[in-house]
Amino acid sequence: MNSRRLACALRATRVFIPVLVALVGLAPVAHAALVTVPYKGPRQIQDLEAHGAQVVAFTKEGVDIEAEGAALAYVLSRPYPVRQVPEIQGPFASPEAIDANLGLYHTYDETESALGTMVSTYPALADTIRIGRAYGPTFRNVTAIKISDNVATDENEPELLYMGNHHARELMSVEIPLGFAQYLLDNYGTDATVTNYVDTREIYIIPVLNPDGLAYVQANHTGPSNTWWRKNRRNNGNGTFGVDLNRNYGYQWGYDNIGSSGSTSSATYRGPSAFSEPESQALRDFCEEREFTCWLSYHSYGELLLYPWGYISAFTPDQNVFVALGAALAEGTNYAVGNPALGTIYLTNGDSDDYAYGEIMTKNKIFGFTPEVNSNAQGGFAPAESMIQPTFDLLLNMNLTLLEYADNPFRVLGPYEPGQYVVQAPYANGVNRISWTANVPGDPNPVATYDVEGCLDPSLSVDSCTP
Ligand code: 0X9
Ligand code: CA
Ligand code: CA
Ligand code: ZN
Repeated sequence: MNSRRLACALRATRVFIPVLVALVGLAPVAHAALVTVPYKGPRQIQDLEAHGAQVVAFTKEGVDIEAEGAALAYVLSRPYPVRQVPEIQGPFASPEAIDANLGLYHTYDETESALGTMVSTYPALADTIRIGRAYGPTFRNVTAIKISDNVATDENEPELLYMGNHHARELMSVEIPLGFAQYLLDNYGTDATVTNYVDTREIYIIPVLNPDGLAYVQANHTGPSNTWWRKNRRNNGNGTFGVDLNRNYGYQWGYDNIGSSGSTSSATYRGPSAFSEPESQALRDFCEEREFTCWLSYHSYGELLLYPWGYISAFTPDQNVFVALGAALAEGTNYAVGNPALGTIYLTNGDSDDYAYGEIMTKNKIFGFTPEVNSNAQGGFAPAESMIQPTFDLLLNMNLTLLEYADNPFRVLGPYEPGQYVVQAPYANGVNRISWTANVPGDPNPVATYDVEGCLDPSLSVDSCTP
């Protein structure tokens, strides 16, 4: 029990009763509880995990932690507010509450057949590619769908990627990229924006990167969704299963034990070596074969939009691009945009976005972002099926904005300022002349027109000028 809190309660009789109730409600219990704590930095997370608590999700509101017994008592004893939140049951409260195919959510099999139907309905625009397979004995496909005009031809068009389900239980992360594929195909030829993007880009979408994990969740989704399976289904050989695919990428893999775990039983087990897993290998090989400029790797939950670095609290040399592109992508969502250096998320090593940006020897630099969709209040990993459409609608602008900048992500920075400007006053007949150098060489977003917005102190013969 927190003695400071008790002293406070004794002094202020008015709050005595509520505090007592809270203490009873939060007293160490045998069963697991989900609590939200404010984020204090990497050492806090390390400390809570060392005491047996499990980080479930990082959200705009704080860190959601699953703990029981002594671990829960430890979390509750911390000198910051700890809020207990109901364990999320959603439509999955019991096996009877949802059908064996996850209701409106797509299972692995349903995703495969939805992609097949897209190809047979739109053969000129869509084609599937098996980029890899999960472990035996299932050998489930890791399937990408390509969407572009003249889909059978590898044209000289910017390439970009949308992904979902690195983490098995994050059901909404399948629906957003899969729904986007359907949206592009259904609106091609009628919606001018969609038609233009499909004609000028090669769009790749992998709705399920972790097929075995998703199938495992389909078969085992009783109880609160924050206890469902996260990793792939590698047999670790010691009675434990699974590698966290989002800790298995090769850039700064295993950098430290804060951003990933070397323990096979951990939910963030990084695997025995970089790219040890067939699913992350599949994505690596696909990236080496193609020339993606940018991607969105969908996860849930937290209402965040994340970018590198993940492995250290530092900015990449292109922080300005990530800030500008992140703001454009998140427009209209209210998502928090950032990285560990900005306190937007905990540290992660071996994650997909660090590989996307950091690995430039075997592939080009990719501006990779991770949207964390939905909030705890919306249902966390298992929102009601009625949330699928509103979540898709909220993220449509993000998906379309990535298409807009896929030709050159640096374009989001806008045109360079004019290299040099000169004011001559008076030039002739009392008229001042302003001149500048247009279109600085190398500008990714060349200027179409300039507007002069103001001129400081035009009485001087030579002055600086605000373009
Ligand atoms: O821990 C993760 O892998 C992601 N969160 S989740 O709750 N879906 O597991 C966060 C990944 C962080 N990525 C970047 N900083 N780019
Ligand atoms: Ca279903
Ligand atoms: Ca094309
Ligand atoms: Zn995730």
